[in-house]
Amino acid sequence: MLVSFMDFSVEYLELGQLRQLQSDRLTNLIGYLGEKSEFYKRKFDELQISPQDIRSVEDITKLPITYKQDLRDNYPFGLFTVPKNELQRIHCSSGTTGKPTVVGYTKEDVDLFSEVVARSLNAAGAKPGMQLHNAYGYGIFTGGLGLHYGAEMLGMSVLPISGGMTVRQVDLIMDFKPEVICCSPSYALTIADEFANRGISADEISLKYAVLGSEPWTEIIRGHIEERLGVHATNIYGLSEIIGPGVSMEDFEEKGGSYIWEDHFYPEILDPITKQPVPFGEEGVLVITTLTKKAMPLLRYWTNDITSLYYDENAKRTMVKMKPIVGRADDMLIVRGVNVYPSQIEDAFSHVKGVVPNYYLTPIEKEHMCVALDIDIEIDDELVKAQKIEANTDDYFNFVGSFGKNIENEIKKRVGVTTKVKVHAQDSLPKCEGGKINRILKK
Ligand code: DLL
Repeated sequence: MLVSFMDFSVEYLELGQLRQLQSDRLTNLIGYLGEKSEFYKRKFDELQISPQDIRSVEDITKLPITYKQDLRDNYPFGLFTVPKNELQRIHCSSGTTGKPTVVGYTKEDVDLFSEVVARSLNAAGAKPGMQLHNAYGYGIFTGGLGLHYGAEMLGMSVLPISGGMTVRQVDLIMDFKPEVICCSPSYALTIADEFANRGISADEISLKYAVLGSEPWTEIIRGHIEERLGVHATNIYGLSEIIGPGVSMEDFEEKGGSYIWEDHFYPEILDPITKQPVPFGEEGVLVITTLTKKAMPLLRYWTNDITSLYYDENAKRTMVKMKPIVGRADDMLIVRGVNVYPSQIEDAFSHVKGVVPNYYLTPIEKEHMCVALDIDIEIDDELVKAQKIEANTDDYFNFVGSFGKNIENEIKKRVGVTTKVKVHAQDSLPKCEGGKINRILKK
């Protein structure tokens, strides 16, 4: 049997030692930025901070918050703390409008990136000698290359297939028999659909572990993927500004929340309005300080992602966990004054049997105010067949009509907003073709 040469002991560090390590790294970082970063030197001057003010992670709230706008204002390389000839790689965020945000990596940064991804794959159940079917996009997006290098560091072999061309993905999974797949959760569903269309059942598929992230997803999606692909599906989180995938990761035997690799990424949860820390365990915006990066370290980076931190008493490791991301602060819809994230709607679907979680939300506006949501969603074919009713007959329309009403009631009860649900046959709405899916449509 192949044995990993990687040392994962830091994941089990006693809490006092972990805090000491973080504090040492933070104080080093402040010295480094004070010397190398024009941007942070200016910020420290404005706030009249000197390196002596930061003695431990307890002092972190004295430091400035960094926003995406700061990266945009300093486009492309203004936040880099090494000259261009010391870079090994450049990535960008996947934003589709405006200038991308640019991230540079030294060789040490690429090694760090690979290390946290290798840790994440290990937590997901992957082992040296296993094969990874890497269906994350390769390119300036951090998903493809990030998972690739991490898997190689762990001692896996990688098929760098990238996203898209689902028919070929399924052919190669059947022929090469990988144990591990990674892609966005919505793309994993598309791949599962292709298997189902070919009549291939979960026990005929070699995959055992699916490492899924880059977009919010909930338990209903996990359930579908695990059942249909026959895998343990776990959540990998990250963002290019911080490093890419591998900021936090679920353990395949624990699930429910993800360890933050906090020896490298120090997390805080701040109130979205006051920008002050919320009490431990409460929801707010995740803010991260990169403790060890060289080419573009960031202090208190405002991720805009909403979550909360917790310690799980059954956890194997000592590091703090985060709950699944509820959504980006930007994706919050306000429906007649009620704040709603798409993930809350998705959660409500899990209470109606027969929902296929391929759905789209369209906000309905009146006088510039969102008053309701139109929801397009699919119904499981098996459920329709079990009714022994013909498609497009009155009985069929009555059945899907009451199915839609059930969903509307469930959402009203659980989320408190009014929706109009339109039910579609399975496989009839557009699917994820690879990459991230946008579930909110504009009228
Ligand atoms: O999406 C990095 C990544 C690649 C993560 C592959 C996981 C797997 P960006 O393109 O910069 O980087 O987008 C980062 O995506 O701020 C979140 O809003 C969202 N996001 C990423 N992972 C998750 C997740 C990559 N597991 C932005 N759950 C982040 C929810 C996620 N949202």
